[in-house]
Amino acid sequence: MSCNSARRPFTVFVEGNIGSGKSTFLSYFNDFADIFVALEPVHLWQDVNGHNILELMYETPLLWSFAFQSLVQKTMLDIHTAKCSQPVKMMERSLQSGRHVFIENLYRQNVMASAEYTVLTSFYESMLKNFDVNGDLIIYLRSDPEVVYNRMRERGRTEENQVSLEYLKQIHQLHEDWLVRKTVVENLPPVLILDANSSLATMEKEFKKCENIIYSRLN
Ligand code: DCP
Repeated sequence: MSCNSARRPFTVFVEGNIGSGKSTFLSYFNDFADIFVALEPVHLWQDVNGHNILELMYETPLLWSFAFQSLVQKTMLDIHTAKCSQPVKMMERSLQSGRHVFIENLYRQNVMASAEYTVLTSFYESMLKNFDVNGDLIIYLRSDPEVVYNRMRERGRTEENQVSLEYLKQIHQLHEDWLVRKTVVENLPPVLILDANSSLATMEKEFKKCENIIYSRLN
């Protein structure tokens, strides 16, 4: 990751369900000189000193969800706080979606124990208090769970073989609560909603719109 500026750059979180096209969307911005693109480090979760924690989490969620979400928090904090020389940082997901979507869902589905949930949420509160991990804009790739379920099956990431449509519906609902119904009591930056049901290859116009919005917010 490149480093420099002392001030937090204009920070954009790209959010949406599994398979909603966050990485494709972000790859559009890769070649912009003013934008630092931080992809989610899934590869780091697949190999922690030889341990595939993503796989362990999906195979035995009761046992491994806490370790997995702790690892996600750690890697996300690294990305939030990485200094960059560019005036804009675009991130794939955030500490906030980890907390309000994934950790929340594991707890509500009784996969994560109350004690584990309390530890993770209190870490989260500390990070919010002690680091500048805020975003300035959220781009929400909004999709139907059925659409992303098919995309996920087609891409065939081995660890996700056991991810059900039911699970994607839960993750969708929590994104909707957080970003559309705004039921979470926490500062929320402006949210730009994109329809991510269409094939992402056909969404160039939408990408361009986001580019204009980001640059207009910068000036
Ligand atoms: N994941 C999780 N908890 C988190 C973050 C991610 O369980 N706090 C899981 C869900 C996926 C995998 O990690 O199985 C990667 O998730 P993403 O949806 O963030 O990334 P994708 O590659 O699926 O995104 P896209 O297809 O939109 O590019």
